[in-house]
Amino acid sequence: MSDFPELTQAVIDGVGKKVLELVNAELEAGTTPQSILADYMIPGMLEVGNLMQEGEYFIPEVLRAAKAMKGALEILEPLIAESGGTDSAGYVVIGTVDGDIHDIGKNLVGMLLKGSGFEVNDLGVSVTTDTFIEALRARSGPVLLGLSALITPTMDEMPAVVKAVEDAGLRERVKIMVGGAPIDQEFADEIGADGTAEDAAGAVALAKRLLA
Ligand code: B12
Repeated sequence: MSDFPELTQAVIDGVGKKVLELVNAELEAGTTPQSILADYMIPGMLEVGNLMQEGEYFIPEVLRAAKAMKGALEILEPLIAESGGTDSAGYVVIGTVDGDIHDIGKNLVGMLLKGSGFEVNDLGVSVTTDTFIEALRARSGPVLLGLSALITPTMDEMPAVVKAVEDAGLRERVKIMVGGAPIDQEFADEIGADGTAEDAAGAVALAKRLLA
């Protein structure tokens, strides 16, 4: 018997149809989309990571779990965005850095930012430095740039983006937050970013602080 709740286990097993059914059942029972994510679905992905590390899961199993997670996010995203209100809390450009295709965590951060009233321009995955700079130039006034990286080699892209923002003369109006599993405060300080957060809720709190 698994110790995980049914929904968490369904994410771990990558059974998309069951994940959708259980998410809908939780919504009908009155569970908030935020709680469905934080209490059931993210712990499932974290366990998938553990199983990958232990050599029990390989890419196909991880992809199945990621797909199941994404299917449910499509239902939850509009519900979370609805709670955002109409006044913009600020403008955020977000993306996963060049060479890195992980996007579940980045999508969650974007989703909760939208749900907190931020206008979010999500550039997707494996975003080149030039594309980040183009998006920042396209918007005047204060902008928050969110960079995500999940694998150690692509962490090195982050200082390159920070430098490019400086070289483009944008640093004064662009605050930069960095995140992803391998990122910590020490790394953020070292590369001259304005901050980091361990999860999506922390990212929202940081975004509010940086754009205050
Ligand atoms: C799912 C997954 C995949 C999926 C990705 C699907 C997708 N669409 O994202 C697939 C199968 C494609 C994949 C591929 C690979 N993966 Co992978 N993957 C994972 C796994 C299991 C889970 C990641 C995840 O979704 N976590 C759940 C989310 C919710 O958490 P999160 O991403 O950390 O995000 C949270 C925070 O970090 C933070 N955050 C995230 N971004 C940001 C941004 C900002 C601005 C802020 C403030 C906060 C923030 O908030 C988020 C929400 O709470 C991790 C294991 C792990 N423990 O991380 C490995 C892992 C990241 N992968 C790994 C590897 C090695 C790979 C591959 C290189 C494997 C290969 N041999 O091909 C490729 C990479 C290809 C590439 N070029 O990018 C390693 C990385 C090791 C390392 N340190 O370099 C890990 C750690 C697994 C392991 N233990 O070995 N992977």
